[in-house]
Amino acid sequence: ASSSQPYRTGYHFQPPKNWMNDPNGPMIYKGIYHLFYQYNPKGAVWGNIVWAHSTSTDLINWTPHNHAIYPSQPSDHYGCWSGSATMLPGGKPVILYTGIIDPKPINTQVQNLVVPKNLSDPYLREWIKYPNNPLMSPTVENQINGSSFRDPTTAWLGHDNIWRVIIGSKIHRKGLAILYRSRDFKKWTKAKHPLHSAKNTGMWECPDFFPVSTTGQNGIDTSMVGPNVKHVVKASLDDTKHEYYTIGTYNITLDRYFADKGSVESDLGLRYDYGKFYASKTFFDHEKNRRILWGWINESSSVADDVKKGWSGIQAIPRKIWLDKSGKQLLQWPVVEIEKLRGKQIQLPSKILKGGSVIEVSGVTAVQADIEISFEISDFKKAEILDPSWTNPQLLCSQKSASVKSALGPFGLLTLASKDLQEYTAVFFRIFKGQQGKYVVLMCSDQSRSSLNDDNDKTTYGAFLNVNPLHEKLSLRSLVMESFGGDGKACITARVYPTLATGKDAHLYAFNYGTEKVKLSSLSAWSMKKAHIY
Ligand code: DQQ
Repeated sequence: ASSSQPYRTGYHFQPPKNWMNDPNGPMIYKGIYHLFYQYNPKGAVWGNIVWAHSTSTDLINWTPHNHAIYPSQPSDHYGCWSGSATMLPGGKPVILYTGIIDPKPINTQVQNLVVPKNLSDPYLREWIKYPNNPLMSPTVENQINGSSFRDPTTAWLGHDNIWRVIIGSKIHRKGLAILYRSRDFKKWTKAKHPLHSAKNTGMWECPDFFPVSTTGQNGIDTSMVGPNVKHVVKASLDDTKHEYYTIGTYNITLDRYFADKGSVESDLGLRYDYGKFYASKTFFDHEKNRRILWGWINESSSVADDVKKGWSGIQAIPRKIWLDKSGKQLLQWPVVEIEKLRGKQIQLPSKILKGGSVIEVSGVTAVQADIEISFEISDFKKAEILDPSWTNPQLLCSQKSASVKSALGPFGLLTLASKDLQEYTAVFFRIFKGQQGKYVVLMCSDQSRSSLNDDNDKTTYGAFLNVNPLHEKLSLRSLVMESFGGDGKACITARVYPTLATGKDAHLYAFNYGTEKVKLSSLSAWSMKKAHIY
């Protein structure tokens, strides 16, 4: 981060300038990772959308290419919106994306196909539009609402040799994943039933549907079904700009997905990330047998500030994603390649943090660090009782911000902190006594004191962490602004814009503001090198 551009990050994917939103069509082809993304070539606000394109051998360092998909047909004249890549048999990639065919009054949406011009080019630099686009259109007969019909997923192949794909939509307030089928990837027919839907969720943007293994961390191909496989449906809800997922069963006879009991899309549903993370998409990395999640982190700054700085939006560090042993939630972890950027390491020996203590972690570049910390609690007697009405973790974190003392917590990290703590972002835990002798762990990312500039959105985020502190350490990994609690059980991403805590003036602290002691069992922090992004 240079002094004139203190808010550009060192290793997140971002173009040199202008607006970026959704990650599109991620894939690996001939050993090269591809990332396309929604991009405005003309400015730092959303508009004029094309698919920009970069490639990488390690998901960290990137080479830009010419725009891959841009308006050039009646079927995408007013914009090339989000979509996904699919590998056809023989490893041939194709892309389905949404085209805008008229801007007014409703941005009418259709689905289009592009194929690589030259399959021997591992960079897939040129794409050819199928001349008979669009392949799927809203009509009176199919009752699809043309302003709510977008973001095709990666397609999957059934045992009947028929391809399936879902498109995000809604009917009134019901969000849905419309299902289409095709034998040749060109002629698509809408199925009678959506793959999945949920009442009162509004428009489903950027849906995702993929299998996860019940037997380990390895990812599996998107078309995989079978005994050791569960399925995931994710939707990005346009109303709240939050994503929710469920884990469930894909019934291949009915061609419908059924969410397991207890996992519902709602305010209290499961999220990949309880902070800023949207329009995400996974792909199967067949070379490393993992499923990787990409997500867009939108800015918390004002539009005026984005225009002034000349850019908006970053991509989160790609994450490996897999099913937790419990089968009840997904786990995520930054791809291992990010560790190549780890430079100088600092370690603190295990020590007791008495109530009210703050210790500086010096010797690392606090603006650009990777930190792993863990805590142990031995005495739970004084834990605050969890009121049964405290069901919303985000609300609880904003009511009990980093400055509010409990017995057990808040304890955690103060990142991007100014020397005098006028500015800081606090990522921390708080432990409550719940029902039946169980303890409840709350994880918070408190941005309320992150900047003296009040033009920024400083919403505090929170999540309940499914860890039993009686038997397990409480771990936290921070990639400064992306926080992973409980080894990836809850993730919270934020964007902050300190005015004092920038560059060398940013500090990092471990703290315990609770009244009771906690043990800091380990802390490692690394200064992070810059990635080559363009
Ligand atoms: N962004 C795209 C749409 C998608 C939305 C347009 C989600 O295709 O629904 O830039 O952020």
